Amino acid sequence: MEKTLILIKPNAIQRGIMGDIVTRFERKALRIAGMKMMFLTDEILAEHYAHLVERPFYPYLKASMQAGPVIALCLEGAEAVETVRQMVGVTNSRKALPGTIRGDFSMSGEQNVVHASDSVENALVEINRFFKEGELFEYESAVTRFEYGGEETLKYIK
Ligand code: IDP
Ligand code: MG
Repeated sequence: MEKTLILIKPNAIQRGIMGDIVTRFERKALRIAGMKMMFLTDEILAEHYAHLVERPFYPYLKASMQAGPVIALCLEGAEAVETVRQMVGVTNSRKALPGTIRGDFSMSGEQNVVHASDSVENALVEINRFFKEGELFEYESAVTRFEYGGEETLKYIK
């Protein structure tokens, strides 16, 4: 099944809302394939935000991402990348729609609570960046048949 990478940013951990964020993904019936807490090094951050390192705000972004540990989550589901991006909302939390994670939990464009992969291609790269072999788990779910219809099961799961 399709996988995507989420980072729960240090600001969310400091604010005590990581549980609320994980709960949203659980309630959506996305499966947690991997979950770990880690500090981001200069190297991993420069790689992860390679498209932004030359931008004037990068030093602020870097400091905010290294202000504490992050939680890396690998989520799995049918069309998980697009679905999770919609759940997260647009980059600037003030513009993110109510009901999205950023729209409900943040007022900031920078301290916007979570990262989510923006394409299937990038998700694969990002999952490999944050998870080593043996840190992702396949396990039987007792409720998959209540989460997806028959056609969807054939298309996305089997
Ligand atoms: P995304 O997180 O919605 O995919 P990106 O453009 O990939 O947005 O930017 C990565 C992160 O960099 C954002 O989540 C945000 O924390 C920060 N960021 C992006 N644009 C700005 C900006 O204009 N000012 C300050 N921080 C920014
Ligand atoms: Mg991005």
